[in-house]
Amino acid sequence: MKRTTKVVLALILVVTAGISKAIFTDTAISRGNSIETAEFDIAISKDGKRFYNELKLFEMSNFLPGETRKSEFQIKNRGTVEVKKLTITFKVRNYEVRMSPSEKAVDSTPETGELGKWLVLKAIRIGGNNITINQTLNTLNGKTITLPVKLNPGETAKVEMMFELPEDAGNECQTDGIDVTLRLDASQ
Ligand SMILES: [Ca+2]
Ligand SMILES: [Ca+2]
Repeated sequence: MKRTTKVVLALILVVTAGISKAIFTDTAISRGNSIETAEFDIAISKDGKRFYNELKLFEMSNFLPGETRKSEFQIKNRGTVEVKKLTITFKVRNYEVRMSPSEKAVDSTPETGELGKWLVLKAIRIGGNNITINQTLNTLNGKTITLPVKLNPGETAKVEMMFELPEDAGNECQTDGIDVTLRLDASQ
């Protein structure tokens, strides 16, 4: 009899414990959360209609001493965040197109052009700001200049570069050429 009593008591205890744990509960779930990075993309254009990641911007020929010429292009923020810093870096390569008779008399390096010693980038104008540069293309080779402009997503800015071949540029840079690579770097 004693054994039976003990078993019954134990069963009652277990059932009671089960009932006391049966409280109301609820859960909320949030699915489909994601984190994506922003897109950083700048592009250039000559006419402001179509923009490219890579584009030839100018080809100037028959440049004469005393002459000033302007190159214009547009830069666009095609990304999803503001561009807070924009820089332009110059890479310059001089070459001889040919040796004209009057050039031969003063130029002893038929393999190397001299135009970069003379041709000056006077200024860069961007978004109404004028930056005075006044440096020859040879001096600018490898240099990086910060452009004072900020671009919101979708925003475009016009860039003008003023080049001048000084009047005292002599015959050594006659029929010389210069190949300029411009690299634009944007950052947050
Ligand atoms: Ca030369
Ligand atoms: Ca030359």
